[in-house]
Amino acid sequence: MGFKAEFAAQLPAWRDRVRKLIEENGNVKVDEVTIAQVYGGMRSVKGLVTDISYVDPGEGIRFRGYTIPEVLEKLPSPTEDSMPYVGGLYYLFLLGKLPNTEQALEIEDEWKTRSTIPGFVFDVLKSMPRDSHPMMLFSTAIIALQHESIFMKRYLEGMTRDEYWEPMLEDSLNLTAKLPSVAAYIYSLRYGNGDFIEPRSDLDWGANFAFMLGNPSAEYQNMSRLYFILHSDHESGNASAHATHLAASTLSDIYYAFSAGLNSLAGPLHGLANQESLRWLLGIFKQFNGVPTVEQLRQYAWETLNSGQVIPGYGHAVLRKPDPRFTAQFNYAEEYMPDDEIFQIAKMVFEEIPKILTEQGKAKNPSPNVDAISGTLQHHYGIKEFEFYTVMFGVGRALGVTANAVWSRALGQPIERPKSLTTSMLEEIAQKAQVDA
Ligand code: CMX
Repeated sequence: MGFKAEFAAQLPAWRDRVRKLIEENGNVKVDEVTIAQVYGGMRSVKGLVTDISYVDPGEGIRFRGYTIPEVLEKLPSPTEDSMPYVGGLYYLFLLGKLPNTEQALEIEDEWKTRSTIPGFVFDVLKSMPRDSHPMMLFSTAIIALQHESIFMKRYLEGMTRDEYWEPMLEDSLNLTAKLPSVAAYIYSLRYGNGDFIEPRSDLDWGANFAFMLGNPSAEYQNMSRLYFILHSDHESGNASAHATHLAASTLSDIYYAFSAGLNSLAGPLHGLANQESLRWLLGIFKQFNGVPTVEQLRQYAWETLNSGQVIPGYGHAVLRKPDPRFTAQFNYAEEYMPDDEIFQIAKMVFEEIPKILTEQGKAKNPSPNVDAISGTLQHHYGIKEFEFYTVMFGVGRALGVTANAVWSRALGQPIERPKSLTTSMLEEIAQKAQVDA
């Protein structure tokens, strides 16, 4: 059975499970919300559901129940010692079970047949100012692709709610298939000669990105697969996933929804932290003309903090330990690029920054997140234009948010509409709580 038929076969049982849970236990309380949370970005409020991944504060992300090391070991790979096919991860996200090689390649083949980019997308990108930020170009390209939405077409023709998931899956496959080419074209337009390098039919999705970016080495192909897998999903409450979900909850199609997610990824407290992190590391390298002493690094970090800035790549809203996505990239760097000077600084930063942030006493988690080292790896492989890094994060993030969007639509998740209050109302609630206490 192909993956689409298998997805369809899973639906009746899932729909029944969710319907029963709501019907029989709809009034059971999941959480309570404090005034600090209402004013504090809804931090930790449990109000979303996804079965695709879960972030445990101490352990980090699990994709469909598998830790990062397990995913890297268990998903099928092109060769025994290479990083897995990204198509296998998408299969795992969609179907909740590990694929064999044939099943991973089924997704890779789907992507190959859908990867052609319509000419008008190139035209739109070419018409933008040459110094546009790559994330703006990326989001613009995705919005332009909305012209191709099958969901919107089918919706306007008329379809039943039970059918929604199918064009949503079609759109998601079409969109994800095109992303490596779209991103590589933006790189060429922004930093190269503006030529489009066609993807190669003998390369997988991750490897093709490396090829189109101009570094076809097996090592960079391998690293690209790792990069996209690590950035793919981080449950539903992070800003890019939530923005995608919120936009999609209005039944807008995946192009509108993913563009919303990208616009949120582009902020320095979220995905843009990867460009900021490398910028910060390069600043250290430049100031000290190479790898600094520990004392110099500490002084540089305190200057950053005392000037009111954050240390990019450190801290997290949910995690309370080093991010396993950081650890996977750190281990990769130890193996493949131990002598890289920027990696040596990143390593020193990893040893010192948690101590400094703890001394400062503000950050709830002084440990590194995914963005603390991802740019260091890209820089090593010649991708030195750090404004491009968040585009790569976005290519990876598409895998998680589109799989989630297909499932949300399949399970009929409704339009999102939390309730807001005024400050006076919160003050009244606070007063009443004091009187009652
Ligand atoms: N450097 C300096 N101060 C930091 C800090 C850091 N890396 N991380 C947190 N803090 C500060 C916060 O700014 C906040 O200060 P104020 O009380 O003055 O506002 C205080 O510590 C408490 O923050 P927190 O509860 O620990 O963290 P939040 O949940 O509010 O925010 C995050 C989480 C990621 C935005 C924050 O840690 C941060 O700004 N980190 C640096 C940017 C970064 O790496 N972002 C990428 C995160 C991963 C991703 O989404 O890609």
